[in-house]
Amino acid sequence: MFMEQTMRWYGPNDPVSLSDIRQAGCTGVVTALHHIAVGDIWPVDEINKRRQQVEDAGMTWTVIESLPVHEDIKKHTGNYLQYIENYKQSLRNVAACGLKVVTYNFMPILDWMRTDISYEMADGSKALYFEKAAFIAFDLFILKRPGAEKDYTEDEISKAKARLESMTAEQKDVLYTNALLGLPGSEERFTEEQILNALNTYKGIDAQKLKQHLFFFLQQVVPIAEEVGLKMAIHPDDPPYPILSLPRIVSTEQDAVELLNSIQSPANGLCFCTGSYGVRADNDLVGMVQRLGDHIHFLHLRSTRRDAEGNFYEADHLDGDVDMYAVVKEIVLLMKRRNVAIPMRPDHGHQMLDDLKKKTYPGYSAIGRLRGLAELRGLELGIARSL
Ligand code: DNO
Repeated sequence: MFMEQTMRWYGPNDPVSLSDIRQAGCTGVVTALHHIAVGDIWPVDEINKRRQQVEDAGMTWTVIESLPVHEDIKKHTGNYLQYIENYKQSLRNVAACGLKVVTYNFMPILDWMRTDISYEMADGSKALYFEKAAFIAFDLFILKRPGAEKDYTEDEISKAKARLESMTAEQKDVLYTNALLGLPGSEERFTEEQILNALNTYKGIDAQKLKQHLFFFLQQVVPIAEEVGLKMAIHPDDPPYPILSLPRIVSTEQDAVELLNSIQSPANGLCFCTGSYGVRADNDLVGMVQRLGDHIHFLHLRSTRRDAEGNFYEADHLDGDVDMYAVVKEIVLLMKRRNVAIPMRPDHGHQMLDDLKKKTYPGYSAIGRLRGLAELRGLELGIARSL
């Protein structure tokens, strides 16, 4: 029993083709209907059209990433009850088309956050990087978020100031764009005013409140997922701590336990992203697989390397702070015990070789992911055969 090998595909506009993904050795594709507005119902014919495209390329589509959660559901504002009803209908529709796993997240406004998407590694390949001083410089001096200085120490502020002074106007502009890439619809250029307004709508929503909203959402949708045979898989916060004063509530094992307890069901589960959880030294990844393994429905395998300042870059899949050997070994044991093949994807990859000349989604070039997948596949085979 091996992990089901998949790669993410952004759909027909993705410069990486389905044929590329198949040649990388994948049997599955992870995708989403990115053209449907967040909150709208995914129609059966659109889901089937996408499924057919994947099947015509000789692979299967079983994992959705993501079926996004509307901001109103996170805030309990506006039409949130209607959006929850829409979500339930989308679950029914995707199940009717044969899909099995639904990945989502509950991060307010922003999804993932990096300050640099082409951080040069010693070998000339490029990685995604989160640099704390640059991020604080963005927050304090570029976005100029009111009250932001309260979130940082004097030392952090003076480092951010020095960092800002070292940047050219162009570099500041690139930092602005990079920092906001994790926004839904981030192809567009959001103004400072739009971001500040969006941040304002979270005034009064602290971690505890956001958790209540997540649990309410789960209590509504998980029974439907269970009824139609789907597994929900929540993606953790990336990075796994609050940013821009926004609460982040899926960052630790304790967070995961609480959300799993909010409604106990085989359909209420996790997307175990080693890259996101692994940024925190206090997350014991192997222990999490041991203790939460029954709820893991999807795997993102990736490693980061952090330093004492709080910066981290995305390392090679078998390098960095994640002990990938130990994690994969635990997954092999878990799958044996559960008698299931858990879908995995090599999460992100360095931009390298021919891809250095191409424009692809940050983190999602073909060759870096192929390298990651090949290494992980070899690691798994070696472990499985030697057990
Ligand atoms: C980043 C991804 C995330 C993930 C969402 C899931 O590369 O891992 O954007 O897809 O958080 O909802």
